[in-house]
Amino acid sequence: MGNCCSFKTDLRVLLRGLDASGKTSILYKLFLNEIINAIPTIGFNVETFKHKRHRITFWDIGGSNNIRSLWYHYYQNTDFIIYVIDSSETDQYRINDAKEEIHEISNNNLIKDLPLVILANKSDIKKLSNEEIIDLYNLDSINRVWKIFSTSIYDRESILNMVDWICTV
Ligand SMILES: Nc1nc2c(ncn2[C@@H]2O[C@H](COP(=O)(O)OP(=O)(O)OP(=O)(O)O)[C@@H](O)[C@H]2O)c(=O)[nH]1
Ligand SMILES: [Mg+2]
Repeated sequence: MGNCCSFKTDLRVLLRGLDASGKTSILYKLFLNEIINAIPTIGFNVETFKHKRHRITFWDIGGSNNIRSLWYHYYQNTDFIIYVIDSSETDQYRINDAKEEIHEISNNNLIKDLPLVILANKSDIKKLSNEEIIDLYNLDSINRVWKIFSTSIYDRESILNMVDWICTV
């Protein structure tokens, strides 16, 4: 990890996750400290957030943007991948879709050295604990640096905890 981030103050972070998992809401809660009236993202949003000594540029990619060949372009120069899970989700199809994406990311050779941050979002209405999420999504099999955080757009501190972590890895 030493050569990845310790000396880097400019970080580029990619936000991924199924549609409606909360990526854009998280981004603007962090950036503006506002709950935005989010509509599905077509394409992407990009914002740079200054935190302590760091400038962190977040790329928030619409979850229904599923053209796999395009991911290659987003992955270039990325330092962290954040995968947002809706922890209030109970639909097994949606859970399977998210699980498939997480493991596709974690097995992708193009980004094999990047830490993976899992956000168990919507913790204010969660149906699953972090332990249940780790089991359900088989996160223990992820073969790289990874960490899970509970977040809610109604608790900015929960989002800042994650930002603190990526600044110290
Ligand atoms: N209760 C609760 N609702 C949330 C939270 N985060 C997001 N939402 C809601 O979830 C819905 C989807 O949020 P978005 O931010 O648009 O989700 P997205 O992941 O950007 O979706 P796409 O752009 O389609 O990929 C909105 O109605 C948000 O208000 C949260 O932490 N708690
Ligand atoms: Mg969005």
